[in-house]
Amino acid sequence: MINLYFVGTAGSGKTTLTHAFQLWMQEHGFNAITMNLDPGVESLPYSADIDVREWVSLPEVMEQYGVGPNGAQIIAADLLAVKAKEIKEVLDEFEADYILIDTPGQMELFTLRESSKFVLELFNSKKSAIAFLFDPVLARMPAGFISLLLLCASTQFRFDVPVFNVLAKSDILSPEEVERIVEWSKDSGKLYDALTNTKPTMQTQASVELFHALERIEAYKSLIAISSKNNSGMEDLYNLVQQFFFGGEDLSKD
Ligand SMILES: Nc1nc2c(ncn2[C@@H]2O[C@H](COP(=O)(O)OP(=O)(O)O)[C@@H](O)[C@H]2O)c(=O)[nH]1
Ligand SMILES: [Mg+2]
Repeated sequence: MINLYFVGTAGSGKTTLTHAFQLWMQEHGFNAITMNLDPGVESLPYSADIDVREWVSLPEVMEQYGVGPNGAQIIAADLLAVKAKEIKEVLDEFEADYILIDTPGQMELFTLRESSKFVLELFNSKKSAIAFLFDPVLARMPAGFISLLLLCASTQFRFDVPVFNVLAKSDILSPEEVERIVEWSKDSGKLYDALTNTKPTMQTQASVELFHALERIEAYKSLIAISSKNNSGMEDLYNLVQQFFFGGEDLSKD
Protein backbone atom coordinates (compact mmCIF):
# COMPACT_ATOMS: atom_id res chain seq x y z
CA MET A 1 0.00 0.00 0.00
CA ILE A 2 1.41 3.36 -1.05
CA ASN A 3 0.85 6.28 1.31
CA LEU A 4 0.52 9.43 -0.78
CA TYR A 5 0.45 12.68 1.18
CA PHE A 6 -0.93 15.83 -0.41
CA VAL A 7 1.01 18.82 0.89
CA GLY A 8 0.87 22.49 -0.10
CA THR A 9 0.05 26.00 1.05
CA ALA A 10 -3.44 26.82 2.34
CA GLY A 11 -5.98 26.71 -0.45
CA SER A 12 -3.64 25.07 -2.95
CA GLY A 13 -6.19 22.31 -3.53
CA LYS A 14 -5.05 19.39 -1.32
CA THR A 15 -8.49 18.39 -0.09
CA THR A 16 -10.08 18.64 -3.53
CA LEU A 17 -7.25 16.66 -5.10
CA THR A 18 -7.42 13.93 -2.45
CA HIS A 19 -11.03 13.42 -3.46
CA ALA A 20 -10.53 13.80 -7.22
CA PHE A 21 -7.56 11.43 -7.25
CA GLN A 22 -9.51 8.83 -5.30
CA LEU A 23 -12.36 9.03 -7.82
CA TRP A 24 -9.90 8.82 -10.71
CA MET A 25 -8.24 5.76 -9.21
CA GLN A 26 -11.57 4.06 -8.60
CA GLU A 27 -12.66 4.77 -12.17
CA HIS A 28 -9.49 3.05 -13.36
CA GLY A 29 -10.06 -0.04 -11.27
CA PHE A 30 -7.61 0.77 -8.47
CA ASN A 31 -8.47 0.71 -4.86
CA ALA A 32 -7.72 3.94 -2.98
CA ILE A 33 -8.84 4.96 0.46
CA THR A 34 -8.64 8.42 1.98
CA MET A 35 -7.37 9.72 5.28
CA ASN A 36 -8.00 13.18 6.66
CA LEU A 37 -5.11 14.38 8.83
CA ASP A 38 -6.54 17.87 9.36
CA PRO A 39 -8.15 18.08 12.82
CA GLY A 40 -9.31 21.63 12.08
CA VAL A 41 -11.29 21.04 8.89
CA GLU A 42 -14.97 21.81 9.23
CA SER A 43 -16.36 19.94 6.28
CA LEU A 44 -14.88 17.66 3.67
CA PRO A 45 -16.08 17.07 0.11
CA TYR A 46 -15.37 13.33 0.51
CA SER A 47 -16.10 10.86 3.24
CA ALA A 48 -12.73 10.00 4.75
CA ASP A 49 -12.19 6.30 5.44
CA ILE A 50 -9.99 7.38 8.32
CA ASP A 51 -10.59 10.75 9.90
CA VAL A 52 -8.20 12.17 12.49
CA ARG A 53 -11.08 14.17 13.95
CA GLU A 54 -12.34 10.94 15.51
CA TRP A 55 -9.24 11.02 17.71
CA VAL A 56 -8.38 14.70 17.93
CA SER A 57 -11.05 17.36 17.84
CA LEU A 58 -10.12 21.01 17.58
CA PRO A 59 -13.08 22.37 19.61
CA GLU A 60 -12.23 19.92 22.43
CA VAL A 61 -8.56 20.90 22.39
CA MET A 62 -9.55 24.60 22.57
CA GLU A 63 -11.74 23.94 25.55
CA GLN A 64 -9.44 21.56 27.37
CA TYR A 65 -6.30 23.69 26.99
CA GLY A 66 -7.99 27.10 27.08
CA VAL A 67 -6.41 28.21 23.79
CA GLY A 68 -7.65 29.82 20.58
CA PRO A 69 -7.83 28.13 17.19
CA ASN A 70 -4.16 28.74 16.26
CA GLY A 71 -2.76 27.37 19.50
CA ALA A 72 -5.20 24.49 19.30
CA GLN A 73 -3.97 23.59 15.80
CA ILE A 74 -0.44 23.23 17.13
CA ILE A 75 -1.49 21.19 20.14
CA ALA A 76 -3.71 19.04 17.88
CA ALA A 77 -0.81 18.41 15.51
CA ASP A 78 1.26 17.14 18.43
CA LEU A 79 -1.60 15.10 19.88
CA LEU A 80 -1.71 13.31 16.56
CA ALA A 81 1.56 11.61 17.44
CA VAL A 82 0.07 10.39 20.71
CA LYS A 83 -2.87 8.83 18.86
CA ALA A 84 -0.84 7.59 15.90
CA LYS A 85 -0.61 3.98 17.08
CA GLU A 86 -4.38 3.71 17.45
CA ILE A 87 -4.88 5.26 14.03
CA LYS A 88 -2.37 2.83 12.55
CA GLU A 89 -4.34 -0.11 13.95
CA VAL A 90 -7.41 1.08 12.08
CA LEU A 91 -5.34 1.72 8.97
CA ASP A 92 -4.00 -1.83 9.06
CA GLU A 93 -7.53 -3.19 8.74
CA PHE A 94 -7.85 -1.70 5.26
CA GLU A 95 -6.60 -3.31 2.11
CA ALA A 96 -5.96 -0.83 -0.64
CA ASP A 97 -3.46 -0.03 -3.35
CA TYR A 98 -3.15 3.58 -2.25
CA ILE A 99 -3.97 5.55 0.82
CA LEU A 100 -4.47 9.20 -0.09
CA ILE A 101 -3.68 11.47 2.81
CA ASP A 102 -5.06 14.99 3.07
CA THR A 103 -2.88 17.15 5.33
CA PRO A 104 -3.75 20.27 7.37
CA GLY A 105 -4.73 23.42 5.49
CA GLN A 106 -1.75 25.39 6.79
CA MET A 107 1.18 23.40 5.50
CA GLU A 108 3.56 24.29 8.34
CA LEU A 109 1.34 22.32 10.72
CA PHE A 110 2.39 19.28 8.79
CA THR A 111 5.84 20.07 7.46
CA LEU A 112 7.34 21.78 10.50
CA ARG A 113 6.09 19.59 13.37
CA GLU A 114 8.09 16.65 14.61
CA SER A 115 4.83 14.77 15.16
CA SER A 116 4.14 14.45 11.44
CA LYS A 117 7.58 12.94 10.80
CA PHE A 118 6.82 10.43 13.50
CA VAL A 119 3.37 9.70 12.05
CA LEU A 120 4.67 9.32 8.52
CA GLU A 121 7.34 6.89 9.65
CA LEU A 122 4.96 4.90 11.81
CA PHE A 123 2.36 4.58 9.06
CA ASN A 124 4.86 3.28 6.52
CA SER A 125 8.02 5.16 5.77
CA LYS A 126 9.20 2.87 2.95
CA LYS A 127 6.14 3.24 0.77
CA SER A 128 5.37 6.89 1.37
CA ALA A 129 5.54 9.80 -1.02
CA ILE A 130 4.51 13.42 -1.00
CA ALA A 131 2.69 15.21 -3.79
CA PHE A 132 3.62 18.86 -3.33
CA LEU A 133 1.06 21.25 -4.76
CA PHE A 134 2.18 24.47 -6.43
CA ASP A 135 -0.50 27.15 -6.17
CA PRO A 136 -1.04 28.35 -9.75
CA VAL A 137 -1.49 32.00 -8.83
CA LEU A 138 1.91 32.13 -7.14
CA ALA A 139 3.61 29.83 -9.65
CA ARG A 140 2.82 32.03 -12.66
CA MET A 141 5.41 34.67 -11.66
CA PRO A 142 9.12 33.73 -11.66
CA ALA A 143 9.70 35.04 -8.11
CA GLY A 144 6.58 33.25 -6.87
CA PHE A 145 7.73 30.07 -8.55
CA ILE A 146 11.07 30.35 -6.74
CA SER A 147 9.24 30.85 -3.41
CA LEU A 148 7.29 27.65 -4.03
CA LEU A 149 10.46 25.77 -4.94
CA LEU A 150 11.90 26.92 -1.65
CA LEU A 151 8.88 25.67 0.31
CA CYS A 152 9.04 22.42 -1.56
CA ALA A 153 12.75 22.05 -0.84
CA SER A 154 12.10 22.69 2.85
CA THR A 155 9.49 19.91 2.78
CA GLN A 156 11.98 17.62 1.10
CA PHE A 157 14.55 18.29 3.85
CA ARG A 158 12.08 17.35 6.55
CA PHE A 159 10.95 14.01 5.18
CA ASP A 160 13.08 11.29 3.78
CA VAL A 161 10.57 10.29 1.09
CA PRO A 162 10.17 11.12 -2.59
CA VAL A 163 8.43 14.41 -3.33
CA PHE A 164 6.54 14.82 -6.60
CA ASN A 165 5.71 18.34 -7.67
CA VAL A 166 2.34 19.18 -9.14
CA LEU A 167 1.00 22.40 -10.57
CA ALA A 168 -2.44 22.37 -8.96
CA LYS A 169 -5.65 23.88 -10.38
CA SER A 170 -3.97 24.22 -13.77
CA ASP A 171 -7.41 24.73 -15.35
CA ILE A 172 -7.43 28.32 -14.07
CA LEU A 173 -4.33 29.14 -16.13
CA SER A 174 -4.20 29.51 -19.90
CA PRO A 175 -2.55 26.61 -21.78
CA GLU A 176 0.35 28.96 -22.61
CA GLU A 177 0.88 29.80 -18.96
CA VAL A 178 0.82 26.12 -17.99
CA GLU A 179 3.35 25.36 -20.69
CA ARG A 180 5.63 28.19 -19.57
CA ILE A 181 5.55 27.14 -15.91
CA VAL A 182 6.17 23.48 -16.74
CA GLU A 183 9.09 24.59 -18.94
CA TRP A 184 10.60 26.50 -15.99
CA SER A 185 10.49 23.29 -13.96
CA LYS A 186 12.25 21.32 -16.69
CA ASP A 187 14.75 23.87 -17.85
CA SER A 188 16.10 26.09 -15.10
CA GLY A 189 17.80 28.30 -17.71
CA LYS A 190 14.34 29.42 -18.88
CA LEU A 191 13.39 30.29 -15.32
CA TYR A 192 16.61 32.24 -14.95
CA ASP A 193 15.86 34.19 -18.14
CA ALA A 194 12.34 34.96 -16.96
CA LEU A 195 13.70 36.14 -13.62
CA THR A 196 16.36 38.39 -15.06
CA ASN A 197 14.27 39.75 -17.93
CA THR A 198 12.29 41.93 -15.60
CA LYS A 199 13.46 45.28 -14.25
CA PRO A 200 16.01 44.55 -11.51
CA THR A 201 14.63 45.09 -8.02
CA MET A 202 15.76 43.90 -4.61
CA GLN A 203 13.25 41.10 -4.95
CA THR A 204 14.74 39.88 -8.23
CA GLN A 205 18.24 40.04 -6.81
CA ALA A 206 17.19 37.90 -3.87
CA SER A 207 15.39 35.52 -6.22
CA VAL A 208 18.50 35.15 -8.39
CA GLU A 209 20.54 34.26 -5.30
CA LEU A 210 17.91 31.75 -4.26
CA PHE A 211 17.77 30.43 -7.81
CA HIS A 212 21.47 29.52 -7.63
CA ALA A 213 21.13 27.94 -4.20
CA LEU A 214 18.16 25.86 -5.35
CA GLU A 215 20.08 24.80 -8.43
CA ARG A 216 23.00 23.67 -6.27
CA ILE A 217 20.79 21.52 -4.07
CA GLU A 218 19.02 20.08 -7.14
CA ALA A 219 15.61 21.33 -6.10
CA TYR A 220 14.39 21.51 -9.69
CA LYS A 221 12.24 18.73 -10.94
CA SER A 222 9.59 18.39 -13.50
CA LEU A 223 6.12 19.67 -12.57
CA ILE A 224 2.97 17.78 -13.48
CA ALA A 225 0.09 20.06 -14.39
CA ILE A 226 -3.01 18.73 -12.70
CA SER A 227 -6.63 19.78 -12.36
CA SER A 228 -9.21 18.35 -10.01
CA LYS A 229 -11.83 20.11 -12.09
CA ASN A 230 -11.18 18.43 -15.43
CA ASN A 231 -9.08 15.50 -14.13
CA SER A 232 -6.09 16.35 -16.29
CA GLY A 233 -2.72 15.10 -15.07
CA MET A 234 -4.10 12.38 -12.78
CA GLU A 235 -2.62 9.63 -14.90
CA ASP A 236 0.75 11.39 -15.02
CA LEU A 237 0.87 11.60 -11.23
CA TYR A 238 -0.16 7.97 -10.90
CA ASN A 239 2.49 6.87 -13.41
CA LEU A 240 5.20 8.86 -11.67
CA VAL A 241 4.45 7.31 -8.27
CA GLN A 242 4.18 3.82 -9.77
CA GLN A 243 7.41 4.31 -11.68
CA PHE A 244 9.20 5.31 -8.50
CA PHE A 245 8.02 2.41 -6.36
CA PHE A 246 7.54 -0.36 -8.90
CA GLY A 247 9.60 0.71 -11.89
CA GLY A 248 6.54 1.39 -14.01
CA GLU A 249 4.75 -1.86 -13.33
CA ASP A 250 1.01 -1.29 -13.44
CA LEU A 251 -1.01 -2.23 -10.37
CA SER A 252 -3.49 -4.16 -12.46
CA LYS A 253 -0.72 -6.58 -13.45
CA ASP A 254 -0.05 -7.65 -9.85
N1 LIG B 1 -10.61 25.61 -10.68
C1 LIG B 1 -10.17 24.76 -9.73
N2 LIG B 1 -10.41 25.01 -8.43
C2 LIG B 1 -9.94 24.14 -7.51
C3 LIG B 1 -9.20 22.97 -7.89
N3 LIG B 1 -8.84 22.33 -6.75
C4 LIG B 1 -9.34 23.04 -5.72
N4 LIG B 1 -10.00 24.14 -6.16
C5 LIG B 1 -10.67 25.16 -5.32
O1 LIG B 1 -9.69 25.81 -4.50
C6 LIG B 1 -10.19 26.07 -3.20
C7 LIG B 1 -9.29 25.45 -2.13
O2 LIG B 1 -9.29 24.04 -2.32
P1 LIG B 1 -8.99 23.02 -1.13
O3 LIG B 1 -8.97 21.66 -1.74
O4 LIG B 1 -9.93 23.23 0.00
O5 LIG B 1 -7.51 23.47 -0.69
P2 LIG B 1 -6.62 23.00 0.56
O6 LIG B 1 -6.68 24.10 1.57
O7 LIG B 1 -5.23 22.87 0.02
O8 LIG B 1 -7.17 21.70 1.05
C8 LIG B 1 -11.61 25.52 -3.19
O9 LIG B 1 -12.49 26.59 -3.43
C9 LIG B 1 -11.63 24.53 -4.34
O10 LIG B 1 -12.91 24.38 -4.92
C10 LIG B 1 -8.96 22.74 -9.29
O11 LIG B 1 -8.31 21.78 -9.73
N5 LIG B 1 -9.47 23.68 -10.16
MG1 LIG C 1 -7.80 21.10 3.00
